[in-house]
Amino acid sequence: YQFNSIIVRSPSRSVVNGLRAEDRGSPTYEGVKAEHDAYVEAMRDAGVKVTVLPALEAFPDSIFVEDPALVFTEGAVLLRPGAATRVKEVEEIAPTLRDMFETVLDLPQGYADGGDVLTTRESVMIGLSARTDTAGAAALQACLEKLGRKSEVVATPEGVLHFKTDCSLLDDETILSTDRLARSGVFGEFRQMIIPEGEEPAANALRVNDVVLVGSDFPRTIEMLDKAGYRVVPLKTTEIGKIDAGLSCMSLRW
Ligand code: CIR
Repeated sequence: YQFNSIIVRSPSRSVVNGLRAEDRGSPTYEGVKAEHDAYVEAMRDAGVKVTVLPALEAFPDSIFVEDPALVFTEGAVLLRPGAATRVKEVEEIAPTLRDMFETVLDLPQGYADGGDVLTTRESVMIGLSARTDTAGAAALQACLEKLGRKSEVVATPEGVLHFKTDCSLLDDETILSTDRLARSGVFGEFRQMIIPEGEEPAANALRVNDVVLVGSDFPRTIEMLDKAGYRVVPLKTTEIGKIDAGLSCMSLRW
């Protein structure tokens, strides 16, 4: 969770057509733009250098740069997104990653979304989901091995978009998780902080250096983290939440 740099992509006007599992109304472009701007500012305040890529009208979900690639200080992996409309986002982000990283690996087969990948100090957890299949997860494990990273393949609860929709890393020993994911036992020895019932989308929080970015619509989660001594920065995620996104989705971090 210590990062020097991130990549983000400005939202396109087409973001109003972003994918969603269930229609709770479309986000507005202006609303998403405002949430994105505040996110970028919070990242700069947290001490990271931000590279902002231009909006891509042809790809409504391309603001969610976390999904088509994976980055580490050791190198990057170009993934194969599991949603048909998102596959070509990889070609769009590839040149930037090739410029910035000496080692850029390609996922050779299967499907894997970055939203299914939780990087901890000891290991990289890859959640199987509707977007990440066993072939993609196995291929990703081979790429991670080349980068010197240990990994493990785990399950994502039924009906949850991505593994990280339901969890985030708070520090080297602690995971913030929904109850449904924690109950599956995937987090073994980690200290686990459980999201208060009814605030499940708050699980996609993001620890960046000294602060934890948390959706401002989730006061009980904010209070819990605050009491536990974390420096919480609440950020509005109401609009991106309508297209199943949270705070990790909008950046690649290393
Ligand atoms: C999608 O369904 O792909 C987007 N509407 C949301 C992606 C969220 N990304 C993430 O959790 N990493």
